Amino acid sequence: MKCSVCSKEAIIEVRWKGKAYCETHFRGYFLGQVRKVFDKFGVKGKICLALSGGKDSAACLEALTHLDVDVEALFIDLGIPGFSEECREAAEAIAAKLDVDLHVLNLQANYGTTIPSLVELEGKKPCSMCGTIRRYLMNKYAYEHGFDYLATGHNLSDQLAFVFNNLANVYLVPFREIGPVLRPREEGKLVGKVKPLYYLTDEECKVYSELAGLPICEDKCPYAETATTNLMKRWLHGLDLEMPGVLRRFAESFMRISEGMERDEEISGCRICGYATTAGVCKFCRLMRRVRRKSRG
Ligand code: Q46
Ligand code: ZN
Ligand code: ZN
Repeated sequence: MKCSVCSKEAIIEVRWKGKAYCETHFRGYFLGQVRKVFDKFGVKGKICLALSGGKDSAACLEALTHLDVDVEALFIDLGIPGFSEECREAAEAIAAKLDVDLHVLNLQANYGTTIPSLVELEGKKPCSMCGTIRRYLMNKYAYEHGFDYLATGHNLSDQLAFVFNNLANVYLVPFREIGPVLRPREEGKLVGKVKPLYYLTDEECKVYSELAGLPICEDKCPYAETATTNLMKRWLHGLDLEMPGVLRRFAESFMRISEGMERDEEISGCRICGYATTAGVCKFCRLMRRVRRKSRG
């Protein structure tokens, strides 16, 4: 297979474009797709990137350093034994290699708890609590430190697997968060959200992060429930082989649905912390309140 631009040996096929690329032209394609999110939606200002230490957020940060973007990184230490330390070391190494400022927020130091102790106290699924906590802390940190947007490493495959998982579980609320960009909303102290890898698949992100030689953490979180997500991804990637471009068309459709839902949503400040909620007291404050009560016995 030859590169469609320069005829050197190709390293990857981008089926929706009907093209194959060598290393140089693949990097150009990848950065072009990232740039498109910023240009198309007019995302400007200071960006805080949520760096997990994994391949996607690392690839995302590396790509942003090539664009005209003012970016710093944030790592949240969730206190998951073994895993959090490995990720933190990787995040520090990635930020140092890319010469980007890294901020570290520690759940134990700031809120006196960790994901394992929350699992023990609440007896609930770790990932939904973890998601609530990370979303809350990332937004709060970005808001308090004058960032305009929070960037995350969610790619096209993640987005679609997430949406189809929700559809399979008749859970439609998060539909509003599946577009590439959410605008800042002062009424709930919400910074904007941007997903620079919105148009790029799992495979493209993996290849890009390998080419960039980033010291990523390959460990999996011990709580990861990957079975259904992986199944969804396999199904989606299979579908894309038969119908090239179908993943992007799904993403375009979901983006429009998301825009409609965003407009309809009423947001106010949480009675306790002032950050966004649709229910008087935000999910994070409700969780912390339960934890305090249970710890007191
Ligand atoms: S870190 Fe948190 Fe993930 Fe671990 S507890 Fe689940 S959500 S799997 S991306
Ligand atoms: Zn080429
Ligand atoms: Zn709150």
